[in-house]
Amino acid sequence: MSATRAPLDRVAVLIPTYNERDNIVPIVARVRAAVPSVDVVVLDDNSPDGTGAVADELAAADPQVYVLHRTEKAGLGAAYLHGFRWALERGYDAVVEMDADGSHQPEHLPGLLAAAQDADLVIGSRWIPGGAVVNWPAHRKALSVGANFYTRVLLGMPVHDATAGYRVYRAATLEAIGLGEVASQGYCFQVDLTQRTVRSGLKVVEVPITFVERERGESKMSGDVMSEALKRITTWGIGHRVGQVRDAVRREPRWHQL
Ligand SMILES: Nc1nc2c(ncn2[C@@H]2O[C@H](COP(=O)(O)OP(=O)(O)OP(=O)(O)O)[C@@H](O)[C@H]2O)c(=O)[nH]1
Ligand SMILES: [Mg+2]
Repeated sequence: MSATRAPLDRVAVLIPTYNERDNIVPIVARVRAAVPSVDVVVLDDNSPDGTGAVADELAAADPQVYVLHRTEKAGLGAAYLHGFRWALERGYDAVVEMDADGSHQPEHLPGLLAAAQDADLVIGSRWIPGGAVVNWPAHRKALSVGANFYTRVLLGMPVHDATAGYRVYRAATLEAIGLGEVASQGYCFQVDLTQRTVRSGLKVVEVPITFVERERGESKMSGDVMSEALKRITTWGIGHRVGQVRDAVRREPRWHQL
């Protein structure tokens, strides 16, 4: 990709929701206030608590708010892939990934978008200097730090918060990284897309954020989400390391010629 990147005139902020009835109104209002030019797209998996209907009311009142109604809970990754396709078809220059529960503060958005002027992927990072987490119990912090350490060591990526979910992807990045092959559903969706971006030779920039634990509603984090992440990251890691060994062996004949 060229050093001079296209300006980000049209940005879609994608917010996946499953039972976020009490969070959706304030989060959309905060996004619209923080960066009035962006469009907001709620990706609702037919939430039983009626989040989709509340989002429809927001969309009816604001032409910059859209709602994609999906039929059933199919995981964060599937919802984002749907949102990416929707945004690419409509010619957006970039998409933002943001949780509905207030953990990803919309007030950081101007800084993340500014960084995207000179990056293909921007990650709002908790685990670089200046980054922080508010209200997390020790076990949750240990889980995130541990998952990121494991990912870094195994996949050999120069990224400190590969599991982070507050991101800006340029449209050109989404087009370059082979979204059609992505099978990850839960948390590891973020790691999957990070490694695809890094391996495509694209520029990833981390910007420190303060992540605030959700105050309202229930977490969808589950044992299944964690075991999917562990299994997939381990498989990718082994594949990556085997590939490195294979490359080294292939280079060997040349050493003999010296
Ligand atoms: N559309 C859709 N959204 C989902 C799904 N699972 C989670 N989400 C949303 O994805 C975002 C992140 O999920 P959270 O439950 O906050 O996960 P988490 O941040 O790991 O958990 P907490 O730390 O407890 O908040 C929220 O906006 C959820 O509503 C899903 O299957 N489909
Ligand atoms: Mg959350």
